[in-house]
Amino acid sequence: MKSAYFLFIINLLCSLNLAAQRNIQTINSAWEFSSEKNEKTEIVNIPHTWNAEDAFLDGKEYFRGKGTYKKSLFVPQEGQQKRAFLKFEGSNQITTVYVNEKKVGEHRGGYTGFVFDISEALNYGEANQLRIVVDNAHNTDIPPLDADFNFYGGIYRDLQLILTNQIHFELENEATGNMLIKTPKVSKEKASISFETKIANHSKVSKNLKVSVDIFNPEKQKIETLTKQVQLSPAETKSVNFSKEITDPELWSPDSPKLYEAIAKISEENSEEILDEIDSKFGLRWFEVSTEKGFILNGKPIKLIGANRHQDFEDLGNALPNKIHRSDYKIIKEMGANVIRTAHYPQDPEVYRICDELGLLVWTEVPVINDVTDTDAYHKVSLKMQREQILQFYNHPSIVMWGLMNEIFIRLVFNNQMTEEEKKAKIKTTVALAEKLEKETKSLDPDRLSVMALHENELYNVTGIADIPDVIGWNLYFGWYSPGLESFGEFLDEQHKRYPNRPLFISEYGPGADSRIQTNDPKPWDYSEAYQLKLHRSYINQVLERDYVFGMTAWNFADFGSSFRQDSRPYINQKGLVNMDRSKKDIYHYYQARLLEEPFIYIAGKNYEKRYPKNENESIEITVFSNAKEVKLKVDNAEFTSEVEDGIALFKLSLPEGKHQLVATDEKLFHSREIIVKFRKNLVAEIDQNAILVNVGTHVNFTDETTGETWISDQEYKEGSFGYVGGEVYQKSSSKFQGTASDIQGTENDPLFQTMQEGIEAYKFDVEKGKYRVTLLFAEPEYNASEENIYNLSEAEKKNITDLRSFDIKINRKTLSRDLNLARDYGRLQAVEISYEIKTDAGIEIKFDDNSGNALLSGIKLEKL
Ligand code: GCB
Repeated sequence: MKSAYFLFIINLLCSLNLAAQRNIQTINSAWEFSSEKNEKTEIVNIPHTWNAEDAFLDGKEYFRGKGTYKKSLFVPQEGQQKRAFLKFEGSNQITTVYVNEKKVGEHRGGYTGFVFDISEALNYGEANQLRIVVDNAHNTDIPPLDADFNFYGGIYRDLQLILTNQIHFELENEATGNMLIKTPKVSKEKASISFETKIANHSKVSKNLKVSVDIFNPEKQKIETLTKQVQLSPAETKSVNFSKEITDPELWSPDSPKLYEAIAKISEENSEEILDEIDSKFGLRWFEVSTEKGFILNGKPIKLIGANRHQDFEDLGNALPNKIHRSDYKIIKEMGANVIRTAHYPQDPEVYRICDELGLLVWTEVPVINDVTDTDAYHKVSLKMQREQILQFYNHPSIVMWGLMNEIFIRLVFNNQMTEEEKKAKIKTTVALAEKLEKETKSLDPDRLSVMALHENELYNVTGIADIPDVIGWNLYFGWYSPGLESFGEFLDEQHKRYPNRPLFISEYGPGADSRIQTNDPKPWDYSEAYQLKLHRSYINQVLERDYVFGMTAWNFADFGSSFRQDSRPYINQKGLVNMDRSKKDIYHYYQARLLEEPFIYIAGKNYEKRYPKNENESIEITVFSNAKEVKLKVDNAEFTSEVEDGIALFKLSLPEGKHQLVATDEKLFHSREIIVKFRKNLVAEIDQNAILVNVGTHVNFTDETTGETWISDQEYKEGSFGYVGGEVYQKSSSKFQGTASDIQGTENDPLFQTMQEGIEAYKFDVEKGKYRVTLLFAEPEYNASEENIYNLSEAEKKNITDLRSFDIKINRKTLSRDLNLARDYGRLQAVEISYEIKTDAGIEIKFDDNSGNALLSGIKLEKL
C-alpha cells in the first residue's frame, strides 16, 4: 500500500510547535475494508457499517462476523515527544486494534466509547500499519443477546486520533477522558458543584504542576477560576478535584436549557504555557419524582411526554453523520416533546449534547435486553457498559434516568423449552445482575434515578426485580399485542393500587402504521394511520388522567430496521411517528397539537387524498389537528365549524365528486389540502376513464407508492356494481395481523398481497359490453416457518403442497386457468399477478372453482381496453 491515498500523515508538525494543546482530529476517511464475508477490499469512510443493505434483503440473515479496517499512518520523528491515542465513540461490538501488528487493545460492547493508548506501539519517522478488527457475531457474553433491532456491525461512530503532551488529563479510562462535573445539591438560591479530573505524567521526571478550572456562565462570561498545585511523579496518575458553590444559579430546563461551561488546564507551576486542556458543558437543575407529585423539575411539576429513539436511518444502517443525530432531536423537540428514551442503548455523544442544548430530558440505558447469560463474563460486560455510559455522559443535565434493563424476562416467558429448574436459575441470575447494576449505578451517581422497562407480565413483580430501581417503566401494548385500549388504564390502576409508592412511567406503547394504508374504520393490526391515531389518542388521555404516571414515551420516534420483522414493510418495525427517512406520519402532527403551546393547525391525511364513499349520502371525515378551542374548515366555498376535542376537530361532510380545496383555520393559522372524491357507485359506469382497483379481503385502502394507484377496500357484490361473492376475510390462525404477517416475495406492495378473501366463489363487475383486462393478484399464505417469533408476528405451520389449494379460474364461463396451484406453480409467499384479456357482451364474472382447498384472491384490477 504505497499509494499516498491510503497514507494518513499525522499532522504533527504544526501541533508540535505549539508544544501545548492537545491535537484532536478524526481519522474517518479512506479505510481499506474487507470482511470474512467479502475479502475483496473496498475503500470506506467512517461512520461505517457493513449491514446497511443486507439487513433489509429478502431471504437471508444479515452478515454477523468480522470486518477489518486498515490504514497506514505516517508519524514524524518528533511525534516521539507526544502521546497518541485512538478514541472510538462506538464500534459494534468487539473491537481489537493492532498497530504494526502489535495488539494495543480490545473493547467489548457496541454502544459506548473507548480509548487506546497507541504511543508505545508506534514507530516514529515512518509509516505505521493500523489494523482494526470489528466483530458483530452473536456472543453469549455480550449484551444485547437478542432484541427487536439490527445489530449493525462496524466502526459506526467517529474515530479520533488524539495527540497530547506527556503530561495530560487521563484519557484511557472508562470515562474516555471526561472530567466529571457533579451537581449534587441545586436549589433556586445556590448550587454546589464538583469538578473531578485525573492527570497523568508520562515523562521521566517529577513535575510540579498547576491544575485549574475556569467556569463560564451561560452568557459565556468567566465567573471563577479554581486552581490547585499538584506534584506528579513519573508514571503517576492523580485525581485532582475542585468544588464550587454558585449563588442564584441560572437553571437548566426544557423551556430554558441554559448551559454553563468548565475548562480545565494543566501547566507547569511557574509557567503560563498550557500543557493540556479539556472542557465540558454542564447544567444546573434538580428534580425528584413521587407518585403523589409526579416529576418535579426545579420545584415545578412537569408531565414528561415524548418518544423513544433508535439510532438507524434509511439506507445508512446505524452509521449516521452527526447532522442526522442532531436533526432527529430537533424534529422530536418540534413535536413538543420534553423527554426522550435512547432505547435501547447509549447513543452517539452528539445526541446528549443536542438534548442539553434543545432542552430534552433523557432516559438512557444499557442494552441488557430480553435475556441474560448466567456467566461472570456477561455480568462483567453489562456492568462495564453501565460504568462507561455513566462516566462518559455524566455531565449532561438532560439525563435524568439511567436504565438498567429492558423486558428482561421476555425470552423466559415465551420459551416453552425451558424446564422449571432452568427458569428458576435464569430468574436468579437476572435478579442478581439487576441488583449489581443498581448498586453500580448508585455508587457512581446517587443523584439520578435508576429505571427499568418491563413488559406486561406479573413475573417482574413476583420476582422482586421491579422493586430494585427507583422508577418503573412499563412497555404496554394494549390494543396491539394484548387486546383492549381501555385495559391500559385498568392495568395501571391495578399496579398503582398494589404498589402505591412506585413511580410509574410508560416507556413504550404504539401500533405499527404504514402511510400507504388508510381507512375511516381503523382496527388493531390493520397498520392504518387511523388506528395509530386512535391508539395514541387513547393512551395520551389515559396517562393525563392519572397523576401517578409521571410520563410516557411513544414507541418509536421513527420506523427502524429489525431484520426478523415481517410487518407490512418487511424487516422494518413500523411503530414510528415518522418513517425511516423521517418523512412524517399523521401521528407526528397529532402530538404537535397535543403538546405545543404555540398555535398549531394541521389537516390530517397527507396520504389520504383519495376518498371513495359509496354515494353522496355517505359522509367524508376530515380530521384537523389543532390546539385551539375551535376550528373552521372552508371546503371550496362553504364554511364549517367544529370544536376541538383531544386535539382533534372532526368534520363529517357530504361532498360531490371531484377535487375539493380544504382550508382549516383557528383564525391565526391556516392549513390547506386538496382531496378527491369518487363515488364507488359510479366506478363501474365510468370504467372507460378509470380502472377499478380493489384491495380484496380487507377494509383498508392501499396506495402503491411507485405508481400512485390506490387499491380501494373490498365490498360484497350488489347488482349494478362490483364486489366479491362468497368466502371470508383470510386470517392466519395464530397471527394478529390481518391476513398473513409474512413477507411476500417479489413485491414492495406486501399489504396488498397479505390480505385476501378465502373461499371466494366469484368476483363480479356489472360493466357494459366491451374489451377488458382483468388482473388478479394472489399469494399462497401457508408456509413452513422454522422460527417462532416472540412478537407474535408469524407462526410455524406445516402443510404439504398437495394439501394446499388448487382452483380453476373461469371468466364468463370460459376456463382461462386450470388447476392453478400457487404454491406449486409460483412458490409460497410469492406475489403472483395474472392478467386476462376478455371481451364481454354484458358483465364480467370471474369464477373460482376449487379442485382442492379453498380458492383465494388478494387483489383485482379491471381496465377497459
Ligand atoms: C418492546 C421492545 C421493543 C420492541 C417493541 C415492539 O416491548 O422493548 O424493543 O421493538 O416492543 O415493537 O414490539
